Amino acid sequence: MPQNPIPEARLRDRFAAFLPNAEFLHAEECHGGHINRTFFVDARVYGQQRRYVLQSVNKNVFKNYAGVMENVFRISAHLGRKSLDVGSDDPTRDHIHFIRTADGGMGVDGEIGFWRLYRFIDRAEGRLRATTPHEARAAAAAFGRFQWLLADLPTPRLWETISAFHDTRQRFANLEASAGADAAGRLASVRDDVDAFLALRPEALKLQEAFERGEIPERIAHNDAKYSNVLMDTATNAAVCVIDLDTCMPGLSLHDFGDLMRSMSCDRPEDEPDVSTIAVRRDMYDALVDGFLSQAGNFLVPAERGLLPNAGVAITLETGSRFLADYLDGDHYFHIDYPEHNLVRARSQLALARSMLDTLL
Ligand code: GN1
Ligand code: MG
Repeated sequence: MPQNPIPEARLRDRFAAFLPNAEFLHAEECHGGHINRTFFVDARVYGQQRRYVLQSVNKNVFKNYAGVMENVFRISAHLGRKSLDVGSDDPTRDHIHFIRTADGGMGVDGEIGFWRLYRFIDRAEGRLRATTPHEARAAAAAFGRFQWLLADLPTPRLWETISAFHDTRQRFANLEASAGADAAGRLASVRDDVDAFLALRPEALKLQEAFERGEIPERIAHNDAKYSNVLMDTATNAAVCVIDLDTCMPGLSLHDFGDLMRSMSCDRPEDEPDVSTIAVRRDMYDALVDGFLSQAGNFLVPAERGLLPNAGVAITLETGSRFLADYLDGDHYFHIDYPEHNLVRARSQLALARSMLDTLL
């Protein structure tokens, strides 16, 4: 859906629920995510200017938003403990520090979103595209490390914040259902695209089938391991902090490696309109494997290692099928910037998956 502006008075009000004594100076929207609304807020606190991230969690997508908040608080606390245990360069920057509301809650319940606040991490930024193997290796290592640090998260099991999130078989069934319903009257113009995705379904199902055969285990995964979800140090290009923990829940290690490949094995953006420019870069793929295994290599079983290239194909096709289904439904799920945006995304994902199949498998 296109986004409506949020008045500054609402942002001030939400922010005050967390830090009532701070002086709100300025807010600016960050337009990266497809689901939540995110704002950088500058404020003066005890005489010092500080920056925060104020975010509205999309309650339409995250229906169990209370479960989301419980998960992200537990995950951040665990990462904080682990960073002291395993030795961290900077525990103030290597995980998200959430701030409770003045009355001790995890956030503020609004009409369309659940508002939360965390500290901005200085000298680091989320970037849409990686162009060098150095960046790819660093980001992949950060997600491998993230999985490793969470492997001993104490019970209970994390909430499944969106059920069947990486149920690829269900995602393809949803695409078929959206094509069947043709709610926005767009099927005639995209029938070839739908057929192209459905023809590749066997490739997309490889991870799920290996899991169902018991060959690869459930783990705690980030489940949205794209490049823009790891903040990179603006001076050194080191990976600083993994962000966007809302879909961090039980999943497959390979779901994350697949998203790393989807977002970094090619240096074109997810919504590249010229599909002739989309091709896997072998140097980027090799850097992703190298970086991921540098951290996750000590716990991955041989079947997981064997499926690394298939992970990219599966997640790229799954994500592309979701974009196409949303286009067919009339763009209710992902934020879009122009009417054909979801279709452009779906076609670029299809081209990328094909290139992965040609070059890596
Ligand atoms: C969405 O909101 P954002 O950009 O972090 C989506 C992911 C997709 C991604 C594609 C909850 O993530 O699953 O892979 O877009 N998140 C949800 O860029 O559906
Ligand atoms: Mg996300």
